[in-house]
Amino acid sequence: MPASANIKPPRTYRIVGPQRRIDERETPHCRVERGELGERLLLSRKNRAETDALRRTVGTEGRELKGGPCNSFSKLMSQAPEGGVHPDRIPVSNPAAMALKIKEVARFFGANVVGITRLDQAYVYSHRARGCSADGEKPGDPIHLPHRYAICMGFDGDYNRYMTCNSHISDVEYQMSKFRHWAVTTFMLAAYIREMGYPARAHGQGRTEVNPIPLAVNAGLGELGRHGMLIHEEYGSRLHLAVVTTDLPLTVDEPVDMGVEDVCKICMKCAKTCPTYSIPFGDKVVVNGVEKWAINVDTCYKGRLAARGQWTNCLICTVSCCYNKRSAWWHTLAGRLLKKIPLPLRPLYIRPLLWMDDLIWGNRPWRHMKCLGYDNAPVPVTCTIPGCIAKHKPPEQKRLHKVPSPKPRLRATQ
Ligand code: B12
Ligand code: SF4
Ligand code: SF4
Repeated sequence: MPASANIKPPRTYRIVGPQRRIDERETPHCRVERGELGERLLLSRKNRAETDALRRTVGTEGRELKGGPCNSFSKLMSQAPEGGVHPDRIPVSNPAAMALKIKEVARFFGANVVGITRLDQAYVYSHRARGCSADGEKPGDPIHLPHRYAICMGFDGDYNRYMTCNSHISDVEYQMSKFRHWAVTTFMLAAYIREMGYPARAHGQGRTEVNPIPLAVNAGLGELGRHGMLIHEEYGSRLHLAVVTTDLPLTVDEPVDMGVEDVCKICMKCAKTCPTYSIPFGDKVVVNGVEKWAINVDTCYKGRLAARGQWTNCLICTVSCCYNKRSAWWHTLAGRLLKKIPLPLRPLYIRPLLWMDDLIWGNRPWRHMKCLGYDNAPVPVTCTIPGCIAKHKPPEQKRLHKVPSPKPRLRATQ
């Protein structure tokens, strides 16, 4: 019986067929590194932060660092060997109390939000793409992760800096929001559990054996949005996710309904603002046995070719989403009320809220900022394609995509 059979079915996805475990080598970064999405994307991934020392320091795996891979925190974390398990196991008579304690400790170590679910093997990669050589792991090794529980954690990024996207400011904020808490917290939480005498593994930067989004949805951290990411009630999708898997006895959380299903059906703001048309306006599709909204990964990735050294991570769908705004009482209240409204009445409540979101934050939230020596003021885009006469605009000045009108009905033939 799959682990997910015991939990309340979430609304933003449905299991409709068998799920195959994904080989990490099939995932997009590995495909790009093998050149499967083209030579230009391969080169841009290799040299993405070449000209900027700060960007190189906060967000690369060492390849571009002229001072060597030891200047990359990310590289060092991914190669840190896993610690041993304390031989004397502390007895756990009350898994509910232990779950509360683990959540408190995770927050103390730096997590903004924490939830626990059973580790569904469907979301454990089948083979690894990289590996920690100190632990004897090699690319291509099968992954065996028999742990019973997944402790899922979210770490927020600063909305104001995200709003400068796409820029060096949003890039460094995106990378640092990961390291500021994520690397330290997952490492320390796993170490703490091992010191209590139970096996535990940290899945974070450069070294993960699980897909964090479905686990976090099942752990009740939020729901899956149209843009393909987990949306949390307070932080939206400006949350980085990390997981610690373990056998420490814990009680699990249930998936939540915070109305994302109802909001995403009407809103479509991410689909309208996505510069590469990668987010669907249409219905959910079935991918690997799961009915869900799915983005076009290849076009989203190739959008990075438009960066021309000015940024490396696109965050437009993240900042556009109405759930992602700065924490404020009216935002919290609107979200809480939505959960209380019966399903058929929700659209009546959602439409005016979306109208207000557009009015206050704009159709495509963007902010000019000077920070850390960067200035994200729009610059004229210079195209390097010989003979191109198109008028290129920075993404923040581009017009929104229109919601496609439904297909015209065929007239009945007599
Ligand atoms: C490769 C990768 C990318 C690629 C491809 C994205 C993709 N959709 O696969 C590119 C470069 C395009 C990308 C872009 C971004 N990414 Co990215 N990315 C990853 C990475 C490392 C692997 C994803 C993967 O394995 N994809 C292959 C298959 C599994 O993809 P898929 O079938 O389309 O399924 C996707 C979802 O439907 C969901 N999913 C898969 N199976 C199931 C099953 C169920 C039941 C459910 C509910 C969901 C679900 O997970 C997949 C990832 O989105 C993950 C971290 C990780 N280990 O998972 C981060 C991750 C998904 N990215 C993240 C972020 C923030 C971004 C960006 C905003 C910024 C950026 N890095 O440029 C954009 C947003 C694009 C978008 N709208 O999704 C976060 C999302 C956090 C969140 N709140 O959900 C993650 C989880 C990193 C992290 N640890 O926090 N990313
Ligand atoms: S990250 Fe950018 S290109 Fe990718 S889906 Fe989001 S808005 Fe579109
Ligand atoms: S922008 Fe709107 S449609 Fe897109 S994920 Fe957020 S709520 Fe859903």
